[in-house]
Amino acid sequence: MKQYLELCKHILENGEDRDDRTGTGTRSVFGYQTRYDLREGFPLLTTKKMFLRPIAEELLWFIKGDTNIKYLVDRNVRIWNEWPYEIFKKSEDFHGETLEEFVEKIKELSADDPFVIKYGELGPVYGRQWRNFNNEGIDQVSKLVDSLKNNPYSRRHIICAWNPAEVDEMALPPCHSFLQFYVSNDQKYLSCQLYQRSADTFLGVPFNIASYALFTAMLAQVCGYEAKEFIHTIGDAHIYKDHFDVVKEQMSREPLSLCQLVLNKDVKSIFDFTIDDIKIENYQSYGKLVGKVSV
Ligand code: UFP
Repeated sequence: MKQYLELCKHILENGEDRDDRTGTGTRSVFGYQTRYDLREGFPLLTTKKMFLRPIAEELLWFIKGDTNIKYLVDRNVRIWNEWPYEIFKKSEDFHGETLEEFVEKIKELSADDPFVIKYGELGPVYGRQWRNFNNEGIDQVSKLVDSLKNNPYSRRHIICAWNPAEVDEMALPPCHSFLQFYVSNDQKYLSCQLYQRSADTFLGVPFNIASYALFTAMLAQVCGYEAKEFIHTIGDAHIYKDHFDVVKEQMSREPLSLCQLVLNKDVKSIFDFTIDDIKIENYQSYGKLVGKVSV
C-alpha cells in the first residue's frame, strides 16, 4: 500500500490549491493511477485502522440495487447519512433535528414509511444505475456476470454509474463512475480498473480501493476466476485542507503486511453474498485517524 502514501505525497508536493464545492478547499492533481496486486493480499489500508464491514455492507447495498439509506442505517453504517440530511434540512418538514435524530427516525420507521421513502432516498445513485440503468430495466451487474463467464475476452465488460440523463437527481453524483473488467488470456485471472472522477484521498480513497478489490474478488469467485489486479485511475485526486495534518501523520507510518480476504466458497451467485460470507484474516494496522467529511 506504499502507492497510496505516494499518491498523498504527490498531491501535497505537486497539487494546486483550489476552492471546491464544499467550501473547505483542497490541494488537487488531475490524473493519477495506482495498481494493487490482489494476489499479494487484500488492499485494506494498514497505516490507519479501517473496518471492512461498512465497505462490504455498502457494496451489498449497491448489488441489491437499493438507493435508500434505510438498509445502511439499519446496519449502523453511517457513511451516506450526511447527504440526505442536507436535503432534509432544506425541506418544510425540518424542525431543527440533529443528524443523529434524523438517522434515529429513519431507523425506527419501517422501510415503507413515507418519511423513509422521501428523506432516506438518495435518488438514482449507484444501486439504481447498476441494476436498472436509467430506470429502463438494464441490469448491468447480471450482464457483466454473463459476459465474464461466456465471453471472457470481451472488451465490453463494463459497469457505468454515470448517467447524464439522471445525474442531476442524485444526492451525490457517482464518484466511482466507470468500471471495466479484464480476463487474462490463461482464463485464470480477473482484473478490474475503476475510473474515479473525484477522490477525497484521505477519507474516500482507502474505502474505494477496498470496495472494488472486494467486488473483483466476489465476481472472480462466481465466474470461476481468481482476482488478479485492481487498477485505480483517478481524475481529480484531492486532499481537503483540514486533512493535511492527519495525512502527514499517516505518511510517517510504514505500511504493515496486508490481510487476506476470505469469501464463503459456497456462494455461486453475485446476488447471494451476505455480510457473513465476507471476512478478513490477519488484519493489522496502526491506530485510527479521523478527519471531517466535507459534504
Ligand atoms: N468521495 C470519494 N469517494 C466516494 C464518494 C465521495 O472520494 O466514494 F462517494 C468524495 C470525493 C469528493 C466528494 O471530495 O466526495 C464529492 O464531491 P464532488 O461531487 O464535488 O466531486
